[in-house]
Amino acid sequence: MKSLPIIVLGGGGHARVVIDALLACNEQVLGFVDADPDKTDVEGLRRLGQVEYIAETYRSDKVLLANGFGSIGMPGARLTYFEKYKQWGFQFISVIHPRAIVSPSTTLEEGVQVMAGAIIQPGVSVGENSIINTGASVDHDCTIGSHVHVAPRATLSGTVRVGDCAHIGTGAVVIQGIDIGAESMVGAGSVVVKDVEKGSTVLGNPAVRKS
Ligand code: JB3
Repeated sequence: MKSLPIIVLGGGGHARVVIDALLACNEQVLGFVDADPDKTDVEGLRRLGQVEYIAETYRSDKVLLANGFGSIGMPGARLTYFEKYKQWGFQFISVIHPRAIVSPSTTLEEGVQVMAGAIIQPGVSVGENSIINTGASVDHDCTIGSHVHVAPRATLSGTVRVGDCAHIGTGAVVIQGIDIGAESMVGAGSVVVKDVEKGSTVLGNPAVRKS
């Protein structure tokens, strides 16, 4: 069954990747909303107005939303508008690029985004509004919280747990069974061999706490 038409929140880099994946899935995308009026065309789609335009114009049962706000660190606008639009009764579509590999025994909550080339193995769960970005690898039985960003080419080995709003930087590697605390940040290219405390930043190989 074809889904409802979709509106994308944001018109920046992440929105372009989300739109590209939606179009690859043959979804109908009406346009995007963004604060910047100079952004008139993104991947061939037009800017409809400010973010609030959707709630002012559409009934919540007539469109679906896709979150095109990205995050590098705490999710900011990505989290704010996800929660706001959920309160207003709107639903977020999950975006799975057709060239991602997602095991059928994976559980994906509302609005999860799995980008091109990403691999998710059996027994994984991913919380709402999280991004498994381009070419990232999430191995068996990992538990990923909500509003997490697993950045491009990051690798989570089996049974890793990632708390809400954490950021796993580009190309980072996390060995088996590690706990990554909520709201923490793993620097790009780091190799994580021990648990990461809530709210901390770790960096390097082996990754050590920086703040
Ligand atoms: O690392 C990768 C592969 N992607 C990154 C992604 C996950 O996060 C990407 O490189 C960026 O670092 C980031 O993508 P994002 O969020 O698309 O960033 P940027 O390209 O800077 O675009 C942000 C857009 O959001 C801009 O068009 C802003 O005008 C808009 N914006 C930001 N805050 C906002 C707000 N628009 C509204 N309406 N309200 C806001 O609060």
